[in-house]
Amino acid sequence: MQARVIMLVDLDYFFAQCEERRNPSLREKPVVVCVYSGRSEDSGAVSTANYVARKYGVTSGIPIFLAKKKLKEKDAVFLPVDHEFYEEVSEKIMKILRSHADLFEQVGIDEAYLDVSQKVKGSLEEAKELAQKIKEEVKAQQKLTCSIGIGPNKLVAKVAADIQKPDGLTIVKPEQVESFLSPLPVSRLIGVGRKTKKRMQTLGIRTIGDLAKYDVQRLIEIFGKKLGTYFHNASIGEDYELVQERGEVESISRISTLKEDTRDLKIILEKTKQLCDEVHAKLVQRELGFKSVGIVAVMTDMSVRSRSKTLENPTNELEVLKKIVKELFEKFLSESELEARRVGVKV
Ligand code: TTP
Ligand code: MG
Repeated sequence: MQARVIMLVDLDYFFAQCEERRNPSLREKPVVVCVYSGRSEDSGAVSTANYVARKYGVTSGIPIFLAKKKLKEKDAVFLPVDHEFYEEVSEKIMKILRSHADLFEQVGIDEAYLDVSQKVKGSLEEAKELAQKIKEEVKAQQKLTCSIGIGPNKLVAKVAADIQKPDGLTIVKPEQVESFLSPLPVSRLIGVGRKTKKRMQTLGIRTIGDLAKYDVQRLIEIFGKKLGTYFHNASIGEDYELVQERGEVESISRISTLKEDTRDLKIILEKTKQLCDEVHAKLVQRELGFKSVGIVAVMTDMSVRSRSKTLENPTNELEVLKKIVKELFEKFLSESELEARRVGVKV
């Protein structure tokens, strides 16, 4: 069987780059795109920042006031998120990307997997040329840069795309997979967040190579069958997930800032009841049902937490929505010590 050739295309500092495109005079300055909570002038978190701002330590998720502190007297520009505009740009770019793929899968507003195995007849040389062509086309038509990773599967392509940014192109041949992955920190793998990284550190696992050497049975004992197996396979760059078009699944969500930070279930549920009503009204208006319910909470430290539950069968009942939201928050609050600042509901 011929090896697959998979690309992951990730747009560089996407929201901030869109802002630069709209106003080129921003290019040399630190640009910070913010989600303002509306509670006080500078409350909220950084959505993303351009690379000029990143040099000063401004990254996604940090509080706006902290970003302002880091960029004091640096002639920085702070802008509110303009989702509609970014969606519009994203849609046009995804169209370009799709036109170059045998199989296409968008995974976020600024990211997509392309299976190009047939297109390039399995040749990495041709894949490289195709990637350069895609970059040029995106640049010429939409004035944006992106970073591309190429590998024998989605996992390797994703890690490769993160290696060189912005405007990067990284190719990993099948025979290079292990040596490519092995020196990288485990946090480069999807699914290894802060907590898992710490847990792995206590086991003496820091790099993906450490993880590859670790006994898979032990990993399963520690992380459970599913995750343990995944971590092991990921560490050796094994991944058979197909690039597949996402169905017509979409989400409707509402989020809102609480009057004060709290972990009082009653106060939170009062707020989420309104949000459930709004989400439900939207569902009714569009004659849709839901199959999965999620909650999200932005905590006092600005970290974003989410929980979700999938139903056996789709429904459109408001009471079901409220009941699940209540359950999810009950469980969530029992697991976290922080206070919530913003809460949201999603179906
Ligand atoms: P990313 O691709 O993770 O980040 P990026 O495109 O800004 O930067 P990079 O050059 O490293 O790819 O996310 C895409 C967009 O999603 C980003 O532009 C803004 C938004 N986003 C948030 O709003 N909050 C977040 O915490 C992150 C990570 C992204
Ligand atoms: Mg990006």
